[in-house]
Amino acid sequence: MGKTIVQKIIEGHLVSGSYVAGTEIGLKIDQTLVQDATGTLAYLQFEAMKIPAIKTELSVTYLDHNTIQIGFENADDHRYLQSISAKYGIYLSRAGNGICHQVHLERFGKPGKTLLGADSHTTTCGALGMIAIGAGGLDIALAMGGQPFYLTSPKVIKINLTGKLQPWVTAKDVILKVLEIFTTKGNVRCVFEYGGPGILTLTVPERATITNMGAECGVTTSIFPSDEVTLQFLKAQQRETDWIEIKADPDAEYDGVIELDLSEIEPLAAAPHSPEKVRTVKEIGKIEVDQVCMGSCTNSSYKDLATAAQMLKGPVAHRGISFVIAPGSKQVLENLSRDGHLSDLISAGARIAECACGFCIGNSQSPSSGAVSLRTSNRNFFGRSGTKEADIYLVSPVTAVAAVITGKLIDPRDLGIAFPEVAMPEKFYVDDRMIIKPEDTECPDSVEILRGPNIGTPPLNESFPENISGEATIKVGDRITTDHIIPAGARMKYRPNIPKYAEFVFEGIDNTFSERAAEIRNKGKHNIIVGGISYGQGSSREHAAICPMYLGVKAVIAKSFERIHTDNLINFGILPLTFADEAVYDTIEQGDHLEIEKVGENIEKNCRLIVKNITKGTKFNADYSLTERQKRILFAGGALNILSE
Ligand code: MIC
Ligand code: SF4
Repeated sequence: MGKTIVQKIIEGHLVSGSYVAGTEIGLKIDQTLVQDATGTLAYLQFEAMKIPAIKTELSVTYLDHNTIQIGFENADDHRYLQSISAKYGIYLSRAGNGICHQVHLERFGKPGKTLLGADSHTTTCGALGMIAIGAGGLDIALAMGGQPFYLTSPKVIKINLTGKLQPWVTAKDVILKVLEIFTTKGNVRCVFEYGGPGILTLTVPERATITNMGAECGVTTSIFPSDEVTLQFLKAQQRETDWIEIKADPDAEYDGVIELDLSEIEPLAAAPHSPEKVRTVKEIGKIEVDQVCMGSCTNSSYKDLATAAQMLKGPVAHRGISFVIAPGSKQVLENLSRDGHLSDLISAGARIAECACGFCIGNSQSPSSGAVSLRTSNRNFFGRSGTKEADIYLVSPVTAVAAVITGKLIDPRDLGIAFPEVAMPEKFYVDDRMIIKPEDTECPDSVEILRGPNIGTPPLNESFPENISGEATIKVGDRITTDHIIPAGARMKYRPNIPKYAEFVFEGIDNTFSERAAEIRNKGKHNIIVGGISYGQGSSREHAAICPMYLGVKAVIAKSFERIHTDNLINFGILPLTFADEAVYDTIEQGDHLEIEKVGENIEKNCRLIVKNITKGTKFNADYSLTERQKRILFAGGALNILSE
């Protein structure tokens, strides 16, 4: 039987187990990346491992999320990350050089390799034919120390692309269509593998828009073959020597196949407040728009912004619109500038923000109260923009520009102008001087690691209690994202200071949670979170586990969980449990006293756990899925406890 691309790369990197869907395997990791919001904690944990040098082929630190620098905290983090990178032989992409996923795609990603990144959109590099997975910072630290990354062998779903996109329909509409089909839940432990004749019509940055937002479906990753299109992109990046061909065998077998005719896709938008609320732009209707933000790791490539510039030759942004552009990288910005596109954007009134995450993570450009904001980014979770009362729609760059011109959400085909075909440059202007390479540091051993007052040692947990006895401290609904659990935006500067950051757990849902949980913990009792479907959607931030851990949370009982968050919970000694009967969810109330006895003993014997609801005088069954390795981590109170032994 022939092999899928996923199978080929995974089998070439297997350290333990064998590739049988549903079983745990250990993968050798070739490359890692962290960014400045996840990197500090990841590297503090790496330091705790006391390993003299990194063991990966390449590790990169990106300064891209926390570039607002109000207060000393972000700048201190940058200094810490720069010094520790120099000491351990890690590349450092300086602030201003761009968003991690865009820069990694341009300068470092390699077909056939594995990449593990402390950011959920690490999947972007799947566009180059590599297995690129997002994970919590601790897993990245372990991979840097040469340990395998453990995951459940994924099922592979083939998305067979045929036809060609119509003018005004873009890669963003393709991934929105995929989201409409698969939604944001129920795709855990799957990989999307793209194939079919339609892929040849998509450039690597277009493929990257698609692999980027696969993260919103909750898949482990998404991947395209490495073919002549990939070679062309790597040539344009002056690194064709990194190319190898990787294709699925013609008789490869998939766990599922869906057909998608590119020529039938229409301009789409994800309506508030979830990337899965996909409708055609026409269906939503011509609503008034207040803000348009172009950029993020999803749609900030040269072609996206050069196309926008072509459309904006002449018009100025509608007076009702605040129009912001954050180019994905310095390379994008510099090429736009050299080709004259930047001046067209400036003439049109674009507010050029720095090459960073910026508006996407809500640390700038929060819309006005009640505003409609169109964004080319990947997440429109409630409150993420920094304005709870705003409605965020996710759209393609050309739909975004149509609103810049008209002041309304309109199907760009209704603009009545010719579609500006922008060709990809045969060669990008490339200048890597904003990347500090390991060889730029003369004597790594003598580099002093520089810390600041906000950078604390990550707290250790107690070992897992034999009996859990405490409160359902909070009951939340379906699709709770890590943005709900621990907000980013203006709060992100507390990332390396867990006691401080923990004050904001569930801030957007119930700002009394943190205080109440700390009180329960201080009485020697435990906190339990009760959740609905798809708990822990979104980011890879392990703070959504370590901060609850710090507050004494011992278990989350939910209808279902997302992958990265489940791993993070276990890594920090919190037990993820699912209801054996989902209807029980309705019987639990916030504040109910819950008890689970003999947790360790029952888990060792792989027996179901019985949860007693003392307040209601009822009992129910709870399930878990833990490998022997995960049980060891959980019983120790988390992986950090094991590492620090
Ligand atoms: C995000 O888009 O939510 C982030 C900010 O990039 C996160 C990482 C983080 O929380 O630092 C992600 O996607 O993993
Ligand atoms: Fe940055 Fe937004 Fe991409 Fe996250 S999704 S890496 S915040 S641009």
